[in-house]
Amino acid sequence: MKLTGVEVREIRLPLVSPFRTSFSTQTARTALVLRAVGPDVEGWGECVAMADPRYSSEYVAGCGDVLRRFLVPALAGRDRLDAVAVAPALAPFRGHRMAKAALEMAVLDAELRTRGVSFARELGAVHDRVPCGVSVGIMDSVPELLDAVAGYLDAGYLRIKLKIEPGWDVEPVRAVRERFGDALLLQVDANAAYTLADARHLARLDPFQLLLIEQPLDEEDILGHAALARTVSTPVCLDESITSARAAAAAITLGACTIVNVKPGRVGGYLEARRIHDVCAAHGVPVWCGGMLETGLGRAANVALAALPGFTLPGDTSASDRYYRTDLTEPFVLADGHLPVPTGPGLGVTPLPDALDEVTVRTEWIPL
Ligand code: OSB
Ligand code: MG
Repeated sequence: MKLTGVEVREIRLPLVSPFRTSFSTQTARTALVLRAVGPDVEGWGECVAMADPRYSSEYVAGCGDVLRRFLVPALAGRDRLDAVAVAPALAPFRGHRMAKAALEMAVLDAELRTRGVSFARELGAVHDRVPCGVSVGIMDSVPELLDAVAGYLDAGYLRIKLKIEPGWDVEPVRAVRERFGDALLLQVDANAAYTLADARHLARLDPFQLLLIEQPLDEEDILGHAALARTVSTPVCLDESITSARAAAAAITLGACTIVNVKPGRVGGYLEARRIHDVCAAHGVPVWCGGMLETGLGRAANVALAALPGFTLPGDTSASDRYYRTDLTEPFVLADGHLPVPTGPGLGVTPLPDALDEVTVRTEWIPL
């Protein structure tokens, strides 16, 4: 496959409701959409970095900069470019995994469209639909939270994840358990808002039979997570800390987690995400597909990944209308708590031209 350049668009999509986490409140999704272009092919990528470096060190403008200055130029001067060659070509540049993931995704989509193969098929999917959970932000009050959860359960979501932070943890969890019962699949996500000194406090979540607690401590605090995991009975799951298959293997071996949240953007792409799935499967560690408020582009690829055999827990792969009034692609619609795995070549979806133009803030062409 030959490519002539990459179009990078910054988009801004309003969220249907504010999304509050321990690190920020978001009312709109700012993101980059990439289009890898060749003489007779195009492929789409989505960069999951957020406007501010609060979830991780990457941010939208920084990703635009590193793509323009280093990453896209590193792919220049090749007659043939395959997706497997992207990560090795970008490896000399440290970090910037979300920017790298977006570029690899666009090249992989272009390649798979050329070959007539879907993401699901290429990654090794074994299901044609995936069970879906929903991530519920921090609210101003417990009644407001209960209303939100009730709405998502009515919509059919099969698992609820509550965002927590110090001051919003035991009470909301207790309230949701009491209102919706013991059968509800329930988990929490702290986005690194605690320290190991909070271990005894976090043990107060033990009675609520949570599926897991996600990333309670700092991204770099692997040993702290291992110590916490020995103190609490809720299974510890890592998100921010898992930046590669190697990091996953180390965290598992050190006892820092027994479940892993796989986010392709965080780990440098869908191919590394598959390697994390494989490492975890070899250790008997269940994985699930996280989310970064993706548009229909990233969602299509995430749903394909979530259909691999080791993804045994419902993912944060919610329907389009949980996030956006109008998605970039044909909307993903929940059916019986599941989303269908796209079957067409590549992502199996493309942005609707008008919807994309509508939300584009700026467009840049980076030649190859
Ligand atoms: O920590 O999983 C997270 C959204 C943005 C950044 C980080 C996270 C999240 C979510 C929402 O929890 C997942 C989604 O529905 O896309
Ligand atoms: Mg998380």
